[in-house]
Amino acid sequence: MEFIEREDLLLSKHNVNNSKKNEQLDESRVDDRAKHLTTNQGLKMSEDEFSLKAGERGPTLMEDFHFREKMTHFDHERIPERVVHARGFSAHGEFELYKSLENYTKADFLNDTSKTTPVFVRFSTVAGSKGSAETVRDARGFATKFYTDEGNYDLVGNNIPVFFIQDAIKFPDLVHAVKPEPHNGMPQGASAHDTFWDFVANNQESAHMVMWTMSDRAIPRSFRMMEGFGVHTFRLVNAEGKSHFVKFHWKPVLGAHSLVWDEAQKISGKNPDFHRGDLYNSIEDGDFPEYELGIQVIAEADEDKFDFDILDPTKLWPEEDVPVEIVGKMTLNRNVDNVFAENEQVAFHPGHVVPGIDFSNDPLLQGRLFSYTDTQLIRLGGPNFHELPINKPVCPFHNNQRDGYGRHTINQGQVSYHNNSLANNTPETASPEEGGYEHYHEKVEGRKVRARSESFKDHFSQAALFWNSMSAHEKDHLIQAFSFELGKVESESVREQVVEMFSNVSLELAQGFAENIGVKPPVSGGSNTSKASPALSQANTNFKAETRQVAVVMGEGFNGEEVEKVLDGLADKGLKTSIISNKQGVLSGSDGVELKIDHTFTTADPVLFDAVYIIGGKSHDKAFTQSTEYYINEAFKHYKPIGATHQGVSFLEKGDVLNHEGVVAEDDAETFISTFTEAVEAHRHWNRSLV
Ligand code: HDE
Repeated sequence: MEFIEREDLLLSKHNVNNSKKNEQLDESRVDDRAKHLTTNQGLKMSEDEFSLKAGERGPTLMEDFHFREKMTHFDHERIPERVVHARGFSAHGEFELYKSLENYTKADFLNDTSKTTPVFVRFSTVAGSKGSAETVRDARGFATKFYTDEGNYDLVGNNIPVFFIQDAIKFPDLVHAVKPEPHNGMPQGASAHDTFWDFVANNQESAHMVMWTMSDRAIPRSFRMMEGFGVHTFRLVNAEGKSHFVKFHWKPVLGAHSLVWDEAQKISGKNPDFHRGDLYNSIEDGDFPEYELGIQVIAEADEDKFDFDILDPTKLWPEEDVPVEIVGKMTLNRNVDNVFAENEQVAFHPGHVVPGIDFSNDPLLQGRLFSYTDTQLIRLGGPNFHELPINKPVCPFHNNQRDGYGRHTINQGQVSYHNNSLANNTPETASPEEGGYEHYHEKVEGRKVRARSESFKDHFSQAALFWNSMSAHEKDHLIQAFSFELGKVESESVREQVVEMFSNVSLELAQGFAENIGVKPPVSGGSNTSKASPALSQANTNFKAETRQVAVVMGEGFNGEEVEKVLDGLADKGLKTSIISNKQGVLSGSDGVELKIDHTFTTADPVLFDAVYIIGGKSHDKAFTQSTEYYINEAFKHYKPIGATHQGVSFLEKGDVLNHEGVVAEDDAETFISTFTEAVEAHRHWNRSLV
């Protein structure tokens, strides 16, 4: 049999990742194309369509080893999904260090600026199942595995810098409350239901995080446009053994941007894979997502100098008080080859550290240090998950751990214990000078108690700080989000408790949503802090037009050369245009120019784009006109930039959207390109009046 070589079907378009980890993974990658089909024992099979039967119409025979192997494997294909963060997507990348952090830490990958460290990042929602929609209101996981020469370091963070609870022992309660209610299995991937809000009202330490999850941060535009936070206070320890407290940040180069709630809900139906598609396609197109690593550092001596406890995971360190120092950059430059092998089997753990990185006594972090290995044991089926290609360190590993399900390593020799004389007491431990991990010698003293520290008891000041820091439209979105979520809560008592609780954060906020949910607005309350942290508002983030998706709505007989010029100009500015029309195929312009249609009105939707550009055409039927008007109205409602040239302008005149912020109607190509690009760069035009 002759196989045809299909060079054009290369598995990964972009293999720009030449890291050590990539080379290691190459050993496990298998290309099945143009090969004979075999059993798992390597036996070539001559038939794969019909089971072995006693006669053409007779029963299947037990002897059919091929059928049994194929079916058994299929029957065992599924593993338990993650109990939280089940829905996620990943990419490979590389981390480069801008400057040595040797003053703070001896971690080699944070010292040597000549080194590039391979990374693997998994983004996720938290509450939804593995097949749930991606644009739900939720925190997002942002977990990074650094494959360093000293072992794997996992920074297992979220896109929100604080958490709902202060002590790990409450995590099962929190998760039970937010997951679908047990008696009816509803709702999927949503916090808008009674048990979640009952938990909030009765565990008021959640106030600050709830402010974040009700804010625009919980409906990100893209994984590429989210900040990441290590959340907990960690320690950096230098070669002299000196320790500093640290918080880790990822700052997206494209800035932190969000969807609007109506749009997010519609995307859940139109494209439940919206975020993974965006990440995957960007990498395939060579638009590699970039995030800068930032650190906030507090000297040990300054631990008590703040009006919050730095061990409390419901508190952030305002950037204006403790500046974020940018120290490096991560670039995601290769898609996964196989979602199960990489995205599903990757096992993160906040306890995967390297010398120079250590823990604080944050009681949430301390509990996480137990949970992550435990969960992998059930999820990945045994203790050898570190041998799976995606989890394997790029440096050698040796110890006396042996056996267990699915063991790959063939450990040679007689000895598997320590101490020994038969192998010269090897593998031997390494001194700190030789790179051996040594826990920070923190002095600890105390009585055994089950208690919350007094210093953890202020639940509202930073929730108020967050509210005070929001711009007008962000405050409005928060009020709308509370109104939506609590509007779905059936228990009147829970709704009342929540209004009462958030009246401690801001009277303006609580009054803003109380009536919408049928609760008497509070008349007194509020926080006495007027402090704000401008860094918390997404109004102060980076703004870029590059990689923004533009729906170009056009029909037959468009203004040929003019249109081509504009589309080329927008592409030069880094915008991604897709031509939308009423049917697939090619559109012909007035002067012989032909353009390929990318999507139809049936297969695409304005909610899937950042901006809309209306070109129109020579003549339009009713269906075209209606669809174009729908694109304009939806984009307008979601504060998106809208552009029009030539025949397209009449649509804007009809829809009364001209003369609004972010609406660009302009026939001159050069002027249109620059004005429209500016409008796209602004992300959304929040001051546009919708009435
Ligand atoms: Fe997690 N978390 N978590 N978490 N978490 C898991 O581990 C847990 C917390 C985070 O893409 C689980 O492998 C406890 C904070 C991410 O594979 C589990 C507590 C933060 C991911 C677990 C927390 C996170 C997880 C489920 C409270 C932000 C996805 C599957 C003490 C700093 C990682 C798994 C991935 C996953 C436990 C709280 C981030 C059960 C007990 C705070 C990004 O081990």
